[in-house]
Amino acid sequence: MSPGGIVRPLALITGFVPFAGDAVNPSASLLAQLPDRFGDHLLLKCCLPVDTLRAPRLLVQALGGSAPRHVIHLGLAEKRETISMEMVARNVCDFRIPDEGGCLRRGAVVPGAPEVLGVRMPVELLEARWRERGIPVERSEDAGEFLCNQIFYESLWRMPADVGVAFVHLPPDEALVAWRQDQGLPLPQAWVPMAQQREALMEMLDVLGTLTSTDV
Ligand code: PCA
Repeated sequence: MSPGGIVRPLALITGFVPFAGDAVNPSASLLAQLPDRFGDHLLLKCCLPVDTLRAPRLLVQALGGSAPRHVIHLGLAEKRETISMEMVARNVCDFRIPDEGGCLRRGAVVPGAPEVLGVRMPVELLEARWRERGIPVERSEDAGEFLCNQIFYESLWRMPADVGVAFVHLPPDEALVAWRQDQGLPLPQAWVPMAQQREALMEMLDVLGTLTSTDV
């Protein structure tokens, strides 16, 4: 418990809705499968719009004044072959397509703030667990220049320093491949079963849960 008697959630986990004409986004699918509790720990969940203005507002709403121990953002990286842990967020937006509000944003995420911010997570511990379980997860140094990088940067910049912040980019899953096939659209070059993507996140939560206590 916090001094005020409020239980601090283990994590706020976010995903993004489908975008760019797709009907599936593995990050939203994975979010929808998550429980509200992980053991004794409370989880907060929030599916964000692919909208440069509305996504940050919704994130603040989801926090509802609470301070989770960790913020874990999830998003689709459709050209990736494996799950990846983003190591840095860059203070730049250079949208390749307009967001849902029609905004083709270019420029700094936070004017005057540092060019690069580093992930705040026990990355090596997490990697050891994933390796142990045979779940391939790579490091990435490039979260892109679209909504995923933006939200990652904003959380690293705005969340208190004792809150862990990570962005996990997910590759396509079988549902996205099936949908594209159905629509006669070009298929992604690789995909990872949703069951494995889910397992990667559950193992991550398990590691974070053992590191921390809800009685903060
Ligand atoms: N992926 C996009 C935005 C939403 C999503 O799931 C990105 O990588 O920026």
